Amino acid sequence: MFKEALKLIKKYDKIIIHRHSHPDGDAVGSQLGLYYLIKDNFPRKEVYMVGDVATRLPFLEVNFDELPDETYKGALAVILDCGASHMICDERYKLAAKTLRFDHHIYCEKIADLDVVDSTFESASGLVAMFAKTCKLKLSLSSATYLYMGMVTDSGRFVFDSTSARTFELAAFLLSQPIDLNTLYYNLYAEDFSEIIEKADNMHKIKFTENNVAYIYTAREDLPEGSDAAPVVSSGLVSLMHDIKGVYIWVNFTEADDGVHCELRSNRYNINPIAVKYGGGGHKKASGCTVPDKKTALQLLADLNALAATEAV
Ligand SMILES: [Mn+2]
Repeated sequence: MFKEALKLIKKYDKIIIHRHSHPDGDAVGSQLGLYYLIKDNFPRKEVYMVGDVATRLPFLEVNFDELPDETYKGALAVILDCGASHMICDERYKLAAKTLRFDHHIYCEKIADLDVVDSTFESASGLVAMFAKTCKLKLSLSSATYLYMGMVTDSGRFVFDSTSARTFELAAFLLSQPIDLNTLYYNLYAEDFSEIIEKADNMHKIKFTENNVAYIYTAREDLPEGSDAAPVVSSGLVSLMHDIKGVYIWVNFTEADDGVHCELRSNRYNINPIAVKYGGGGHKKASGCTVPDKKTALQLLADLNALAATEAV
């Protein structure tokens, strides 16, 4: 698969890199990582990155390209870190001459002409690192730094059980470049003191179902003025619930313009089928979906509560 992917990259002179919208560290990490990988190995190629602003990673200061439709003519579109086509940041990938995808979500649909999908990888960035290593591509400090950022964020700092021997082998491969880990971790994890206090306030909002599913429900009126504040303010709340003794499933709900965002997590159960049932997807122990209203969100919570009563896998 990697050989075929490399063939496509070699063949096209114009390459446009996509990833999922509302990007996280892995989406942007794999996007920037692959951008530099192509630029460093094939400097004459025209390479673009598209997508919405990475509000969750303000330190990056990347300006994504705004391309007219014509740019897609004769181009290769690469899609990263996307399990479902509706999540892709710019649907004009369909206008490209050829499409290629690198992804680590559970496979649910064919998206690209060549889908390189392996859900045993902790991150799409790890998959791209494996591609670079296998194809013996030249690795620069920029490429290594961004791919490492994707690996570290999507593995929960090498804690989630998708973390494997291969994860560390690839991290070691990337660290052959002098990545500034202190700066990277500071950028990713240091918070304003006011945010820490806000988190503490949110701790008090955690509730539990009968079978100990922890959840936070943030209604529209609980959010500060301005509709686009919703996903930013609430992202991160889900991780407040991950180390509570006796809690094996947890979920964060946030009301937004397009419905209620649901972030599902577990350390024992496969919660993915429930996310899929409500139109979402992701991984066995970390999935998400957007449901139309609070009533549906509470149905989803009831499904999780029922799952918590069963034997863990
Ligand atoms: Mn990912």
